Amino acid sequence: MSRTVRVAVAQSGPIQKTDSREHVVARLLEMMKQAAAGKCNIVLFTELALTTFFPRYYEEDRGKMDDWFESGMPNSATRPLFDTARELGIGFSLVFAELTADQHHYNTQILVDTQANIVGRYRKVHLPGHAEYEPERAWQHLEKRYFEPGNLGFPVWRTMGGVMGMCICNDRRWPETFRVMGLQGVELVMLGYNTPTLNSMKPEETAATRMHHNHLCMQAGAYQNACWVAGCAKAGDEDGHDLMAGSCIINPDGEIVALAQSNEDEVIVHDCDLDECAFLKKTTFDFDAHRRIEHYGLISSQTGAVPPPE
Ligand code: CDV
Repeated sequence: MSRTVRVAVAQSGPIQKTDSREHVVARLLEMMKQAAAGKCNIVLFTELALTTFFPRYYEEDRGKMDDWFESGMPNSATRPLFDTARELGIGFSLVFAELTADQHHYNTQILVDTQANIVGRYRKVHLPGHAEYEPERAWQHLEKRYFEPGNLGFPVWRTMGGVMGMCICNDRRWPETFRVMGLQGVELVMLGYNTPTLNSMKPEETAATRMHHNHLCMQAGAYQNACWVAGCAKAGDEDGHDLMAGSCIINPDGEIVALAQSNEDEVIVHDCDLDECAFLKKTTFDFDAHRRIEHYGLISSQTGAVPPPE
């Protein structure tokens, strides 16, 4: 039986502060329909796919930011995504700001199967940025103010004929993210990102270097764990802040096999044969044969780097 999953990555163009959820969902629905028309099995949406990247805005009273969060999923604005997915028989993955019933705030991703059941939930572990206003920055990145670190680890799910994993934006820069999923046999990692084109703390860093970092970490994650990686950007100018594009699909050899060409809403597609993961999983990256965990203790016992004394 073929284990090919036709994956659509639905890059979002910019979402403005005043855009309603309904307006944004209509854009996502267009891309979902395009993916389904192309016989895709699953469509991946980006990080904070329903709103602008609101952590760039400082608000003294955190409670006032709750309007950016979803307290139920599906809710009235997002139900059309679930209804249409069920009608079209396509799965999807969506990232949104989650406010739980017990008042916790997470940057959350869900995996929805082809019958529109939520089969997986992940909450962003590596929150970049800062919690307080920092005047020296050209713009703010307040994820640490508005979100708590995810409390679910890096689970994987067996669905759509394979082993699926998720992570969100900054998570892709950490090899631990991919390795923990790799250790559970992951075959396709889906992630969304909202990444500024330039660095607010390093203006001389070029957009090209930052795009290189974007692809480098996803390509390394794919190769070192012998899995497919799909990365979905929110791109373009949001309220004067430019976000990088570069959405892509990467094979288990770490090669980019599909790449978005625009800074707008754009769907890219690739047939991801999950059996292509097997060769590297059984040879170079046969973890059972080659890993030496007796030397890896520092990874989970120490957070920061401790160089030897001078
Ligand atoms: N949304 C993000 O997590 N963005 C970070 C930026 C701030 C560096 C990223 O890693 O792309």
